[in-house]
Amino acid sequence: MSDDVSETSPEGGAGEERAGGEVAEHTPPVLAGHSLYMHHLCYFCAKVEQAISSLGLNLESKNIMQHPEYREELAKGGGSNQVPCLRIDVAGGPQWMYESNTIIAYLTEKGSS
Ligand SMILES: N[C@@H](CCC(=O)N[C@@H](CS)C(=O)NCC(=O)O)C(=O)O
Repeated sequence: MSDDVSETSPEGGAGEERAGGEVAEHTPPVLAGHSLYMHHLCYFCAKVEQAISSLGLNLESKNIMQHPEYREELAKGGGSNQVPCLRIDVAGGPQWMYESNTIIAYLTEKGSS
């Protein structure tokens, strides 16, 4: 499977009809305003992605290896290239959450509310 296939996009909502009339019934709606900066060689990113899947959440992934512009966004916005990093878009501007355990705790709380 290529990296592109496993990346999510905001278009992939539940029950959305895809090209060819196929309906994706099992993809949860995308958690708006949340993006996970990651890459596929990162154990900590995989841990967060596993938690996202277990929680039944779906959010946009931004692979910084495949897209240098995402790496730049992360470095400029968050202040570090470290992944995973969860970007949370709130009214006052984006918040950048580093540390896999912190991200998982936040998403666990989010998933239960
Ligand atoms: N304690 C961090 C470790 C994250 C980490 O080590 N990420 C590596 C990739 S697996 C990384 O981004 N290293 C490059 C850097 O820190 O700039 C966590 O749990 O998220």
